[in-house]
Amino acid sequence: SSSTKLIKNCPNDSTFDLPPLSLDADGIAHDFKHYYVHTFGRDRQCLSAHYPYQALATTVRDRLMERWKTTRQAYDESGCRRAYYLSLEFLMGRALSNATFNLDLDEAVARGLRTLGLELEEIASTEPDPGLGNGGLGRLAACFLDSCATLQLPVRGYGLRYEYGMFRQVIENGAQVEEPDHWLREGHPWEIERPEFTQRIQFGGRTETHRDQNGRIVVRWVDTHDVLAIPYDVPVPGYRNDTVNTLRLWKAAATDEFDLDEFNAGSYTESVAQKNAAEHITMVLYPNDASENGKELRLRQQYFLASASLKDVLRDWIRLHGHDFSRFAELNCFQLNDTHPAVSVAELMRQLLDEHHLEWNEAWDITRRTLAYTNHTLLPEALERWPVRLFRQLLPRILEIIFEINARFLDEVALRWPGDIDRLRRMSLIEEGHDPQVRMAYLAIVGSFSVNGVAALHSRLLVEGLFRDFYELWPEKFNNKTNGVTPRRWLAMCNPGLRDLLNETIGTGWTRHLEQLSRLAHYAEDSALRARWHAIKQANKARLAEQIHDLCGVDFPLEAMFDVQVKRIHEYKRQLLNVLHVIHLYNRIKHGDTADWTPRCILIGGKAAPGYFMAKLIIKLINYVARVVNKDPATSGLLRMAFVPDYRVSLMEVIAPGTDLSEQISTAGKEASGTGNMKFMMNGAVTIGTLDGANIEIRDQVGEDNFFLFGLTAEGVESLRGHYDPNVIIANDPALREVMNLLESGYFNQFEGGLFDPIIHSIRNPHDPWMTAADFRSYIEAQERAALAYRDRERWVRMSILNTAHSGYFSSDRTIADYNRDIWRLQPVAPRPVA
Ligand code: T68
Repeated sequence: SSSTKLIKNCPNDSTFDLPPLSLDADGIAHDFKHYYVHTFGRDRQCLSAHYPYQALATTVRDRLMERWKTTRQAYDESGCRRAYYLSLEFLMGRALSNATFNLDLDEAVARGLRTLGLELEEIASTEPDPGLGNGGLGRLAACFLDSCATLQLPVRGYGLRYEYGMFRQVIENGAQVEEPDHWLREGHPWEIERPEFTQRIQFGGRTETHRDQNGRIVVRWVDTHDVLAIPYDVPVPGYRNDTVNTLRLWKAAATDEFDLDEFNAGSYTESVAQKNAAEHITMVLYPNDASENGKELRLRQQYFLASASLKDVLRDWIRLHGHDFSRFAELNCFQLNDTHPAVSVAELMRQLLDEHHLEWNEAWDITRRTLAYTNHTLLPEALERWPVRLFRQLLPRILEIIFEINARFLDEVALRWPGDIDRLRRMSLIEEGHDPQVRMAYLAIVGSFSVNGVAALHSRLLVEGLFRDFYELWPEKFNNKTNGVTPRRWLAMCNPGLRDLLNETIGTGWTRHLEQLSRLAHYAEDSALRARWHAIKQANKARLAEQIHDLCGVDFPLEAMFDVQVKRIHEYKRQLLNVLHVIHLYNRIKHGDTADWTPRCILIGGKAAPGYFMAKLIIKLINYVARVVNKDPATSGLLRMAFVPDYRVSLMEVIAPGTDLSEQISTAGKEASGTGNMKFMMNGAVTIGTLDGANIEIRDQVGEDNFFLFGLTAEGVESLRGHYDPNVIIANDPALREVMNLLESGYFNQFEGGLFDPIIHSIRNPHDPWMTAADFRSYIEAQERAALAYRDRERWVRMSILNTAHSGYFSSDRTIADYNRDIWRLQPVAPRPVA
């Protein structure tokens, strides 16, 4: 072909080695002008902010491109072991400011642009947030990629290139309305299409069994409806180290073949129109963060990701090692981000058996030594199960393999526990019933060498509960990896005021070695430093208040405590408990009980899954309560409340630095880890929280004096079940009684009688799984302690400093070092420096 000819005629290896690009202001301004004028064809009359962004993004991308190539070369030449992070979600956030920051180009770019009359920050803020994730799980994947690149680990992300990301949330009359997020409309300058690595993915059809010449049984999956997977690569820059890793996102496309029967029958248009169906696979991100809804398209997405990514890695293996797979498991590791890509277990088996002709035992040995699984939830409604009939119709060959894995696995169980029929039924990969289901978490456990939870409590509850039987069988598989967040985006980039103060006070090493923040601890006693700390927090609050004014039309006075809860809306996260506290404060104001009052501004933000009725009703309640509170003259200077619409990564970059009090108030045992809690802590917010998820470790690090603890423990919650009586609790607690009175009298829904009845009933329901009433008293008492602490400025600032100082453990660099030590076992590989 012409492409091989081009390569053959290429004079020598260095033909395409270009001199390094300039990293100074002049060089950047020069390239910017070139792209702006010659590539995008604009001039000074151009009114759209889009083209300066495109020109700058392309200028910066060129600098990434150089390092991307040398990183790839370094990995290839070293023949190193590699890991792959498989995830249906990557919530990357804006790329431009991240690239300039990690390349250390902020100053040069800002100066270069200023010579042209442009401002870097203004241009950067026009970038749309790529929202290819729901929440914590997707954002964790993004933080992990950042840390892997910073630690120079050969890790590649594999995901889907959704045409539509997470919906945009608009609030109309207090209610959530979803709008489509067509984030690619104006193009995405950070991706490079790689059509040469396109893969063909099979769906449907049936299987055929043959014997080959050697008498071996060979299975063929035939009459399939194939879809093409086209990769788009996104660069992932490490922090100032010349490493640029890759996130590879697959887009679905139709094959060029027509359905011949239909075509010949004259149904040309119908036959072409069918092509459209293929592209639906990567059309939209499913916006459910904690419940599986069992839609066929979702299973198609999962298989599409698994199959394309595994084929991609196997293709590369064959390129470098030929068809000898004996060292495959030694040199490759796949981390499954929850069960969403768990079909990989059967798909890797299928490729090794059917496409590369390995024997079952050899293929199974490779599979089990190559896959590792991370669990992110204990909620039963979030555990994935797929109907066997759906598998049979969509992935018949995969179902056969799952059955075979299950049969062999149950033999192993029977050998270990002879006659324990109940155990076999409990542990089977297939849940029997009138509509049998494949249990994806069990498939992931059986096919992996490592299974981890995401915080100490979560990992313990997994082996004591959900995965207990499997823990008894394979205790060595189970481990904990407490989550973390990248200190680059979540401290150094988003909080420049604090970053400069930290650099000046403890040096600059903390951006790579966050544990160095502990050097800050003794400065908590330094009143001059405290004054500067406070001034920075106030400036960040001013920036946040301005946003809230623009987005919500509510004014937050800067002397008030900024009390924030931002995360997906879910009953277990208990935004409702937060609202009950606001109603309680409002009630106190109305009763004149305002002696020694701490002014407070409550901010809540987050999206509800479009089909989650209660979550949407809670958003309404927040907005209705906020409206009453904010317009009542009695609350002036004492209490404000706002719901910030369309909560997303770029908003958190403004919210975390401007927060005083971080609300982490889930029912104990329900929040696997939380990661927002860590971002707030790094930025000097103090937490009010339950003993849940990583809150426990946050409190251990910062000390009990610097954390406002309340509520039942996970064990307490479980032992209360069955004799929980919220109505008695309400009757015996005057404060809660009055809050319920206000709610039940329709005070917040004057013209919509009964609107909030489902919420009222859920609080009064003895079967309320979230036990909101049980923690109310303890919560408002913790809030009073927080209010009291905030009134003593010196005390509060000390607590704030200590929170930042003890947040080092929550760097995703530490988390990734742990994954690497225990699971991936990769050696860092440094590329040859570019300049
Ligand atoms: C979150 N899970 C956990 N799920 O809730 C949170 N789920 O405690 C933890 O900190 C975080 O994962 C990272 O470990 C999620 O965010 C989802 O978004 C999700 C998406 C699709 C289906 C199910």
